[in-house]
Formats: sequence, C-alpha cells, structure tokens
Amino acid sequence: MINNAEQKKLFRVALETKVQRMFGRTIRGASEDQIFQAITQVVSDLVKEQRAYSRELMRGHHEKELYYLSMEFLMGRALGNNLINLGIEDLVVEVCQDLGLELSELQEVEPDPGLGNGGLGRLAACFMDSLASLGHKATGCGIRYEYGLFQQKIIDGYQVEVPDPWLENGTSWEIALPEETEIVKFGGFVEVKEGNGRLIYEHKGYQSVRAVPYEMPILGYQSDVVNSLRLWAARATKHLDMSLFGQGKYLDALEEKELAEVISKVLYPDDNHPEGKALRLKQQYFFVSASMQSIVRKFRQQYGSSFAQFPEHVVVHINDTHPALAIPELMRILLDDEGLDWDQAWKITKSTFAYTNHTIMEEALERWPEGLFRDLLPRLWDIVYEINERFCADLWERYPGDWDRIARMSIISNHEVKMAHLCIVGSFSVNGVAKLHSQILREQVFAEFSEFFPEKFTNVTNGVTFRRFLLKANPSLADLVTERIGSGWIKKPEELAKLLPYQTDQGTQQALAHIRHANKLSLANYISGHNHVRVDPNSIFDVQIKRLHEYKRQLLNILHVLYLYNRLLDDPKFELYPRTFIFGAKAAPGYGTAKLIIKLIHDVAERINNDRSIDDRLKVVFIENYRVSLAEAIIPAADVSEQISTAGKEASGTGNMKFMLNGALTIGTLDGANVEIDQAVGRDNIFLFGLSAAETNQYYRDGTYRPYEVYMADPYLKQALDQLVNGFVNAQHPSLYQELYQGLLYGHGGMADPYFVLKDFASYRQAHEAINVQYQQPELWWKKAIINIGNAGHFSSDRTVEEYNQRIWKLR
Ligand code: 26Q
Repeated sequence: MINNAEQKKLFRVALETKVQRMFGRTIRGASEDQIFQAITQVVSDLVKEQRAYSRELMRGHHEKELYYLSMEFLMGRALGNNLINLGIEDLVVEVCQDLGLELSELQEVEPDPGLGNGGLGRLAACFMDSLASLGHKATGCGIRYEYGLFQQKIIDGYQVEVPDPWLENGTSWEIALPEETEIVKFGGFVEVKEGNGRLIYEHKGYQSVRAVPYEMPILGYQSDVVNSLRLWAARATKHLDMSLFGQGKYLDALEEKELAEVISKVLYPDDNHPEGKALRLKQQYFFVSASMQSIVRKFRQQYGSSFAQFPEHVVVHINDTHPALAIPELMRILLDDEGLDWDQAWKITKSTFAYTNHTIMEEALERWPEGLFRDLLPRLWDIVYEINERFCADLWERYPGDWDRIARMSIISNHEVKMAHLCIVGSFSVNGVAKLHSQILREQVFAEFSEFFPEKFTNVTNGVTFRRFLLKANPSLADLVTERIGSGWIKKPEELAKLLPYQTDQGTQQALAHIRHANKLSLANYISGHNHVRVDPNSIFDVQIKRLHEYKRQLLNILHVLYLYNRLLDDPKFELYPRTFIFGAKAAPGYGTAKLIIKLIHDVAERINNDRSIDDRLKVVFIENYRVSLAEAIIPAADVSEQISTAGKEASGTGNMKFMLNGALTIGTLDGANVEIDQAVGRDNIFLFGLSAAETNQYYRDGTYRPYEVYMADPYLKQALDQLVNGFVNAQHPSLYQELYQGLLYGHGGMADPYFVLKDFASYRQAHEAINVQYQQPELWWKKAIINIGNAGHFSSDRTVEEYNQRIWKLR
C-alpha cells in the first residue's frame, strides 16, 4: 500500500506526462479542454487496468452471465462516477487544486452521452451500476448511436431540436473490438432444401452489414467485478465495397457504405410514442442479431455444443419489446447454424429470455406491419409464423372453439406482428416495474396471457443508484448521512433507515436545511446564467423534470401556476409563501401537443416573471435541454417533487425516487411507484391528490366524465383555462392555445380531457395549499424530509437487481 501523498504524486506526474504526450504542452500551457481530455485519459487507463485485472480473476470461472438487451442506455457522464468507483475522487480533487484547477469545472467539459430517451434508458444505466457493484457478471448490449437524443434549444419559447454529436471529439471510455465483428443479414429470400433427411433453410440474396462492438468498462463501487457495456456500430461490409469498387462504381460503393452506417446513426427520440419506421426495425434486428450471435459464439468457446445447458449459463433480459427479435434470432441460430430441431431449440429459447414491460399506454405497444417484417427479415418471419402456429394450437387445446380469444392473443393478427405477445410467449418471465403497474398488466393489459401462463407473471419495482444520485450528485448530504449513520448505506441501502431516529433532531434538521439552501443557491446561479431570471433561494423550489407527455400532466402544473398568479393579482390578502416552479422536459419532435405545452410554459413564465406587482412571490423557470447531468444538479436543490401523472398511466417513475432520496417531498397521484413511496413514508409525509387508478379506469369504461361541467363549476379553473384563449397568456397570438383548450373541454374526436386535468385540478390545488402551510413550519417540514430519506432504501436499484436475481436471473 502506498500512502496518500505518494498516490497524489503519482497521479500528478501521470497527468503532467499525459498532457505533454497528447498535446505537446505543459499543464500551464494547456486549455481547459485539453486538461479534461488528459485527466479522462489517465482515469480511463486506470479503468482499463481494472478491467484487465477483473477478467483475469474471472478467467476459468464458469459463472452464469446476464445479458441485458436494451435499445437505450442513458449513462450520463462517466468521469465523476469512475473517480468515485475507483475511490480516488478526493485525491484527484486535491491534485487539481494543487495545479490551480477546479475538478467540478473540468467535469462540465465531458459531453453527457444521451443514448436514451428517459426512464427506460436511465433504468438500464442504474442496473449496470448496481450489477457491477453487487459483483454480478453482466453485459449490457445496445447500439453505439453516433448521435444521442437531440439537444433542445428554446427559441422564442419553442423547442428546436439540434443534433447531439457526442462522439465528435472521440471518447476515451470505450475499447473498439473490430476482431469481434459480427455479420447481420437483411432482406433477400429463403430457399428450402432437403439434406440428410431434414429441411435446410438457406437465406439468399441478402444484404449484409458488419456490426462492430465497442465496450465501455462498467466499474462497480468497491467491487472487483468490472462489467461491460457492449455497443454495436454498423459498418459496410468490406466485401460489398470492394466488388463495386472493382467495377469502377466508386459512388455506388460510398452509397452502400452510407446505407449500412445509417443504422447506428441516431437514437429515435420517441418516448412512449412509437413511430413504426423501417429504420427502427433495422436498428432492432441489427443489435439483437449481433448480440445473440456473439453470445452463442462465446458459449460455444466455453462449453462446446452442449446447448441443452445454455439456459444454465446464459440469461438474456429484454428491456421492453424493443429487443424482442432476439427470441426468433436465437431460434434461427440454433436451428440453422447449430442444427438443432425445433423442439430442442424452442425449449432452450423459452428458458433463456425474460421480459420487462415498461408501459401500459395502448399506443406505445409495439406492432410491426407484416409486409415490412417479411421483406426485411424473411427467415425470422418464417420462425415467428411457426412460433405463432404452435402457440395458437396450444390455445385451441385449452379454449377449443374460442376463435375470438385466439385472435386476440395471437402474435400475428390484422397483418401485424405484436411484439409484446411474442415476448410473453417466448420468455419464462414477464414483469412490470411497480406493484400497481404489474397488477394492471395481470388484470387488464395482459389478463388473458396471465390466465394462460400464470407462472410467468411477476413484479419487480424499479430503483435508482444511490451512488450517482446521492453520493455523486449531493456530496454534502451524503457526508451528513455518513456522519450520522456511517457509510454502510452506500452498498447496503436499507441502512438508510438508521437515519430515522434523527427525524426530530434539531442539529440534523438544520444541517439538512443548510445543505438544501446551498444547493438552491448553486441552482439559482445556473438559472440566472442560463435563463436570466433571478430566483430567490429562500423560495420553495417546486420541480417537475421528465419527458413532456400529456399523461405526465405538465399542463396541470402550469394551469395551477396560472391560478396562483391570478390569486396574487386579484386578492391582496391571498397568502403565498414565495415559490419557484421549475420545469425541464424534452418533447418528441413529432409530438405537436407536447411542444405546444412547452411554449405555454414559456409564455406563462414570461408574463409572471416580468410582473413587478407580485413582489417576486412567484417565478417560473424552464430549464433548457434537460438531461442526466442537469438532473444531478437540480434534484439536490428541490423542495417539492412533482409526480402528477394520471393514475394508471405511469408504469413506475424513477425521478420520484431520486427526489425522495435527496429529501424532497412528493406531491403526487397514487400512480406507479408513488403508491409504494406512500406506503414507505406514510400518508403524513407525502402530498397525495387526485383520482385513483380504479376511478380513472371506471371513467374510461363508463364514459361519464364531463370536463365541461367541472370547468363551469369551478370559477378559478375557468378563469385559468379561459386565459389560454383570451389573450392573457399570449396577447400577440390569442388563438395559439386553442388546441389545448378544445382538447380539455371537448376533445379532438376522442374523449375530452382524457388525462383528467380538470377533474384533478381542485384536489391538486388543495395539496399545494398544504405544502404552502407546512413549509412554513420548518421543524415539521425537515422531519418529513428526513423520514423520506430514511425510507428511500427500498428504492435503490441494488434492491431491484437483487430481486431480479433471486426471482428471475439466478446468477451465482
Ligand atoms: C418504440 C418504438 C419506436 C420508437 C420508439 C419507441 C419507444 C422508445 C422509448 C417506446 C418507449 C420508450 C420509453 C419508454 C419509457 O421510458 N418508459 C418508462 O420506463 C420507466 C422505467 O421502467 C418507467 O419508470 C416509466 O414509468 C416509463 O414511462
């Protein structure tokens, strides 16, 4: 062991040398950018050394391995996280200080890799962290998008999308593995021949694309295991290039290259709002085929062709239906490449896969047109067809004559392939992501499947990594917690409960209040720099940050803000403790209503923030380009966490957990994981409002909801709603929000106000009144905050991953 001073010296020398070798400059002569590059390189060298060491340890161990297949991994910045996981953060901060540098500023140079849309992608990233920290062998498999989720610019209150070329300056965190390239085949046709007394399926006339893997090492916290995130990049096959080249078709060869490489070019920016584009299907098959081929190849190297043992050594998790083609792809490999017969291959396949559903929204369930599927993936089409024939035959045996039911449950119907049905039939486990969500899956969305395969259905409630969202994001709160209860909570989240005895402790309450205030001050500085709005750190910071979607009801929030403003204007006696409402949200580029709500938030903000008559008691801020690194800055500064989705719509939510962990109080509906947060903290420590899932469901069934009547009966609500269209929020363009107004009162063809914004308005208002009163009783407020932190243990992704492991994966 070498001591701290020596370690510091080693790191300093390594950094100085690196700057010289990379840029031909000394530290004094280098730019901030160059120093960032050099630090990253030094740290990534250490990470890769750890990886080499870990692989050496693992060599010869034949442990079961998890492959987590996901179209999205929303990892966030790596430098800070890796410093923490290497246990050298303090040391590097000091080295930087000695050199006159501020590490926190250097970290801001790192592009935030946005290889995901929202919750589903961030969950995958949290799982990668927890798996490595808990010492489980796991590989994340996905796509190395050249462009991540678009960057959001706000111009005149409107969202404008700008590309996110996160790889432009390269990244030090990945290792290219061209020698592990796989070939993926698209299009063509299948020829059936007889050989050795069996049918042989030959795929011909296809186009092939090379899949080149890049691996990012995933360190755990105080763990010897280093896992990998394996992301596939699409490249043209050399073979094709050369043949065209030889014929003098230079431009054609380049075009081929472009056509191949477009597959991994960009992440689809739709969240719970799928678009059925051919390129998306190509992306899915591309990474799934490459992943399954490499998994089988590795199995063969280790265990030969004893494929019956495959499920003992390999489990493949499917993150929503996006990687569902892995199921028929494994069938194809086992049948065509390995020569197994159907029954053997099917037995192996359905013991290998587990599927998580993340959404109940009907329109978000993936289906692909038969024609597109068949043309792009002719061999997989045959296989899915056969899987379905056999499944329907099983259904027939159980429900003879019940054609309607069989049609509803069929994988292929109305000339579409229903990916969720394929997943349920082809997996041994199907789970939802919160108790309520799993119950809705079993009782409503997949009720008939759950009757047929009751043993497959289960729940595993989501969680978040405490390393990134407390230790890294809120170091002063993490220190306070550690001072009180020791550092065990970092790896044993349930130990946070040891904080509960401090709930009424004045010293702890005050320390927490100080930390919050300092975090609010930093956020206020950010806001003043970016939004040119001055917000008061003594006001209540009330935050809603998440994708913009009608079911998440940012519209309810902003209508309530408008209501508060009206009260301040109309009633000099109206009491309001100063409030700052903070929003952050990207809208899918094709989702017009969501984009209009962003504009509305800006117009309301403009009006309120510039009104001197209300004495700064109300401010509204929209933070541009919300992303993981901003979440880390915003959440520690929040007093109030807005989790206000229409009950029954949000599968889980995970932002709710990050806020709770940082001691913010939730205002929310009984939806998703809010239900379990309520159970964990108790009714006194959360602000609940609104319809229950049972009630919204009843309205959907009986059609008796009349938003117009609600509007007419509530003058405050009517006033706010009318202001959307009477020029109050936008005098230049009074009809701008007509669409929102009409949708709430009359609907657009379908049901009016399908997300119950009007119905829940009054009770939302009351919940906010309770916040207004209770925030002014500091002993009460901070007690509740500590109770929230102390009960957050259940919402650690370490707990989630352990549950997956015990019930589903069975690693070690
Ligand atoms: C599908 C097809 C074509 C294009 C896009 C898509 C697509 C992409 C992303 C469909 C859905 C998504 C993302 C879904 C998502 O993030 N769901 C969230 O998952 C979280 C983790 O479980 C939950 O906490 C959230 O409640 C859920 O909304």
